[in-house]
Amino acid sequence: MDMKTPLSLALVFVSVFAVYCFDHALSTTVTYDHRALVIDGKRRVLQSGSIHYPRSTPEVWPELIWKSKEGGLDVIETYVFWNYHEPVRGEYYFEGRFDLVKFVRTVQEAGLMVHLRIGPYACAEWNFGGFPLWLHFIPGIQFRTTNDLFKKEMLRFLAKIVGLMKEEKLFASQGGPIILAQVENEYELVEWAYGVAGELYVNWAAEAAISLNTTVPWVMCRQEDAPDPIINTCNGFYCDQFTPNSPSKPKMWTENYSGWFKSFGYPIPHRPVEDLAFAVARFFEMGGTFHNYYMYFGGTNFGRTAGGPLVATSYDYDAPIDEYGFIRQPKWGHLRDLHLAIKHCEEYLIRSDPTHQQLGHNLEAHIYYKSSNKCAAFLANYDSELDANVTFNGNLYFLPAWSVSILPDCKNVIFNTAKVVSQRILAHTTTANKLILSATSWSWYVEKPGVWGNNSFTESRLLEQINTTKDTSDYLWYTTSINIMPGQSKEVFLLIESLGHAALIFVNKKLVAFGYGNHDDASFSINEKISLVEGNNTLDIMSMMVGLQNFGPWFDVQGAGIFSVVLIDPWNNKYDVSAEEWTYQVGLEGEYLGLDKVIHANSSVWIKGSVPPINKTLIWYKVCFFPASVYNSFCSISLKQFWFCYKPFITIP
Ligand SMILES: *[C@@H]1O[C@H](CO)[C@@H](O)[C@H](O)[C@H]1NC(C)=O
Ligand SMILES: *[C@@H]1O[C@H](CO)[C@@H](O)[C@H](O)[C@H]1NC(C)=O
Ligand SMILES: *[C@@H]1O[C@H](CO)[C@@H](O)[C@H](O)[C@H]1NC(C)=O
Ligand SMILES: *[C@@H]1O[C@H](CO)[C@@H](O)[C@H](O)[C@H]1NC(C)=O
Ligand SMILES: *[C@@H]1O[C@H](CO)[C@@H](O)[C@H](O)[C@H]1NC(C)=O
Ligand SMILES: *[C@@H]1O[C@H](CO)[C@@H](O)[C@H](O)[C@H]1NC(C)=O
Ligand SMILES: *[C@@H]1O[C@H](CO)[C@@H](O)[C@H](O)[C@H]1NC(C)=O
Ligand SMILES: CC(=O)N[C@H]1CO[C@H](CO)[C@@H](O)[C@@H]1O
Repeated sequence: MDMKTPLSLALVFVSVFAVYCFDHALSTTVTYDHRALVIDGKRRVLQSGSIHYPRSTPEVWPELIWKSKEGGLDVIETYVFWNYHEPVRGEYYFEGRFDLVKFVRTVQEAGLMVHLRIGPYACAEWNFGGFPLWLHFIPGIQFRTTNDLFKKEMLRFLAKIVGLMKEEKLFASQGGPIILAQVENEYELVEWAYGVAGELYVNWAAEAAISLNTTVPWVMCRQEDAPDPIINTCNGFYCDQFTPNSPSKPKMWTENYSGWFKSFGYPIPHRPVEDLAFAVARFFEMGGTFHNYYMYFGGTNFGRTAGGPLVATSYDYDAPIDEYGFIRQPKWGHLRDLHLAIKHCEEYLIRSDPTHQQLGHNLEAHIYYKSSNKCAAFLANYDSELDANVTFNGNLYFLPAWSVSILPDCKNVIFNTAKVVSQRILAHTTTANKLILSATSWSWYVEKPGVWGNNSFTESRLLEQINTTKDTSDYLWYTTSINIMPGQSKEVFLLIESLGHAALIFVNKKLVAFGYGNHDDASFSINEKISLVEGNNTLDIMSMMVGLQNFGPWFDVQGAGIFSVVLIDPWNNKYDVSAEEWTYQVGLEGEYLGLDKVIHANSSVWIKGSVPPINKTLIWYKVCFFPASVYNSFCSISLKQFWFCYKPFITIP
């Protein structure tokens, strides 16, 4: 039996560490044909990975990009985040974590290329999908459809970003690293909801993009009807069956989920590397030439950037580089081996379309010919259960279930997606010094339920939360008083209905109930038996938002907050208090006092004592600690309310 044993990867790959060092002054042309992106006249097979610049810090960008390059990537992909680049209409911000130019340059300095997904709709589990909230308050505006007000703002922002990139000479034709741009994002998923106006909008968006003369191709991901010359690309867990909408366009995969994002109340997502490698190998086997990991490094949703509802602050994504910038093994290593194997076949892949050969039930080969007797082959067993032995080209090969073998010479297997040979466990040499924080090192500040400031206001109805807070805070107090006359029942059910996302209920300043929605349905109701007193009672509702909606048709007009409050007595009489007089207070007192700011770390409002209060609601806690080898002190400030954790704004290098 002539079983082919895999050659040593190290031997085979010595010669294939091809890197693309763009000469900064040199102009590069980027076009495409039905096989691939064509860079300076040559078809290219490219591996790309998503790293969103604001989900880490400029200090670590070089290291993340270097680890991506070592992992075999050619391209770094990022969205552009409009709401942070233009927080106030006409006032732009490109500093710190939002220094887009610096990020693109950092990629360039590493010798990699950039796919810039300008959008401006990002989705990305990012607050409001990347749209600034002021856009929502332009009277008459409708997002992502043929609405003149929206189109005007969208074109202005597209032009702003393209203009900035041109000014800094960052497009390939100018010697820069940007080889691709994206307009809109996964619009096909919602297009049905906008009817004919949606189709018109797609055409308009394509024309708007083309009019900006970027000199690089534009893509629309998940857009079956993307008009020429825009390339429609695939997003998903598997894209091998995908075909572009024209024979003149290459098969490109812009979002392959390396894992999935985390939301409150759901398990931590995990995608095994064997399955991910299988999906990628199948894609290249069946004619793909550009592929992007979403995410290659996920990072962190700092501050209030997380989308919603209820997306977690960690955006780790089970990606090849973990949230803290460490290489995740064996994912990173196995995929690096895969990239090297595919790179080894590049000269064959760009020459022709694959030839198909059925090898048995759920067994097939795809062969790429360079000449009549020189070829590279992919052998696939797409049966999810059964291993198999197959004969190909007169030789026998063992194919584990759900796997692809890569044969750059149609003979020797240099990689199989199910055989993970890369290091399984990475010993973190930087064993963090354990910080033991004694109870006495804590100080705290107690938030009192209800109105706290002189800027509260009153209305005789329940207000929608986003329109009321304008997203200046996650928190809105709804307070009212309930008068119980002699003879009325003091034991009642309190029925509260909310559009989302969570709420704490206080009766006479005592916590009586807690309710919350989830990522798929933020709305919830609370039905709680409460005891009132004769005379005046206070009802304080702390309604909380955890990230503005970032996805779905008309997501921008989905509301939040309390919309109905009813009391039900033992005889089933209902007292609707929704239209009573309600007093509103936007935000928490601690936010007003700036307790989350490092500069107030030593403010006298913080209470210090021997034992911090526990099992109480709405308390800000603070502790300062001194990481070994770093002499600065860092303050971690958090507001603990059950499972909610207010992510500190401070990162520790
Ligand atoms: C794009 O190029 C066309 C033709 O060269 C020109 O008419 C147009 O003004 C350019 N548009 C921009 C935004 O530069
Ligand atoms: C494949 O061939 C090997 C070697 O003869 C044998 O041990 C194994 O059982 C075969 N596997 C299958 C699934 O046929
Ligand atoms: C109350 O009003 C004063 C004076 O107008 C102002 O300085 C202060 O910031 C306000 N305080 C709060 C908590 O709103
Ligand atoms: C009930 O008490 C609240 C808070 O003390 C007060 O603002 C309100 O005016 C009182 N209502 C009545 C009807 O007495
Ligand atoms: C917010 O207010 C606008 C008017 O300013 C209104 O059109 C919209 O429906 C409101 N949104 C919600 C969710 O109530
Ligand atoms: C707060 O006080 C501590 C102890 O005196 C000091 O080390 C630290 O630098 C101060 N922090 C700030 C932000 O002022
Ligand atoms: C705090 O509450 C939890 C859950 O109700 C309880 O198990 C725990 O004993 C409480 N701790 C203290 C110190 O009261
Ligand atoms: C955006 C996208 O393509 N999402 C899809 C990814 O794959 C999962 C599972 O196949 C689908 O449920 C998503 O809709």
